[in-house]
Amino acid sequence: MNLVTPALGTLEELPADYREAMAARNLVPLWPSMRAFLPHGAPRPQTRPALWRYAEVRPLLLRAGELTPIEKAERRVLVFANPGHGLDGLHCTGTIYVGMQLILPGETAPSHRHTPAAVRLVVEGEGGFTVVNGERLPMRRGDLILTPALQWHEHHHAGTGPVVWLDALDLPLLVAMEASYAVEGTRQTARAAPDASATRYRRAGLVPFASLGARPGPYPLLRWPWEEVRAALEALADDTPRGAAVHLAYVNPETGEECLPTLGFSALMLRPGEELALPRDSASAVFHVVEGRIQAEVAGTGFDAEDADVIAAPAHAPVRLANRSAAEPAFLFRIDDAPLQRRIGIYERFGA
Ligand code: 1HN
Repeated sequence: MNLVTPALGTLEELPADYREAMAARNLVPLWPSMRAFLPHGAPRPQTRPALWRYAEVRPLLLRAGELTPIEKAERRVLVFANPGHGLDGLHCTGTIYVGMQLILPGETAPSHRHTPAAVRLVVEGEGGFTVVNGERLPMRRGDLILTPALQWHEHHHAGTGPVVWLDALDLPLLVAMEASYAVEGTRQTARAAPDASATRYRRAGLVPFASLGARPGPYPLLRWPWEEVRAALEALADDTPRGAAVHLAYVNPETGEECLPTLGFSALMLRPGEELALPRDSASAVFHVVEGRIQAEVAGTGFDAEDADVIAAPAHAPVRLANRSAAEPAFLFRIDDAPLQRRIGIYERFGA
C-alpha cells in the first residue's frame, strides 16, 4: 500500500490576527511542528558522531588542576559537549552526559547524592578511591564503578600524581524530567573491608546463599575490576569465531539485569586486525577506548581513536569498528541508553 503523506500547513499560512490571538492565550497549533517532533520513519538525532582525543583533553584537564582548586569546583570536570547539542546542554548524546574528572593527591571531592545516576571508568593514576554508601571502592585503570541514583558518594586520592576518570551520567534525562537535584552530605565513614567484587560477588555464577529467594537490594555490586573484565573477554575470544563480537555486558549479579535502570555498560574486545559491524540499534551510545588503536565509522563518519579517546554515536547510527593493530588486541567500553529504551518498550535492533 502506498501511503500518501501530504505536506502539513505552516504557521505563515495562518492569518496574523489568529496567530496573535493564540499566542496571547499560550496556544500553538500542532501541525506546523508535528513533523519536527515526530519525524517519519526514523528519529532525526541532534547528536552528531563525534570524537574527543585524550591527548587533547588531558593537558586542558591538568591545567584545570592548576587554575581551579577542588574547593572551587566540587567536581573538577571537563564535559564532552556534543557539537550537535551546543556547548551549554552538557549532552554527549541526547540522554548521556560524559566528562573527565581530575583529582590531585590529597584532594577530596565532598560527599553528596543526587537523582542522576553516575558511573566512573578509571583512565589513569594510582591511589584514587570512591566511597559509595560507606563502601570503599579502589579506582584502578579500567575499573567500572557505579554511583546509582541517590546513593551517597565522595572521591579521595591517597596516592601521588593525577588521577583521571571518565564520568557518565543520565543527567540529560533527569534535566528533561525536571528532576535533577543534589543534596550535600558529611564525610562518610568507610568500612575497612574490601569491596563486594572481592568478597560477596567474587565470581560470576556465585552469590551469597542467603540472597536466594530474598528480594535483592538494587545495587549489590558497585565495582567491576578491569583485570577481571579483560580476562573474561580474552577467554571469550578464545571461543568466538573471528568477525563475531567478543562483547560482554555488565549486569547486576543478583538479577542478571542491567546494572542501572537507565544506562547500560558493556566491554568489547577486537582481536588484532579484526573488523566488526555492530548490530544497528535504537540506542545512543558512547565508546571509550580502554586499550589499543581502533578505527570507527559512525553513521558514515570515520574516526581514528586510541587509548582513552571517546566517541559519541547517535541513536539508530550504524557503527563499524576495526582494530588498527595487527599485533595487539583493542578493548572498548560502551555506554548506551538501551536499558531505559527497553523499560519503556521502544528498544529495537535492526538487521544483522
Ligand atoms: C557528579 O556528582 C560527579 O560525583 C561527576 O563525581 C560529574 C556531573 C554532573 C552532575 C553531577 C561526581 C557530575 C556530577
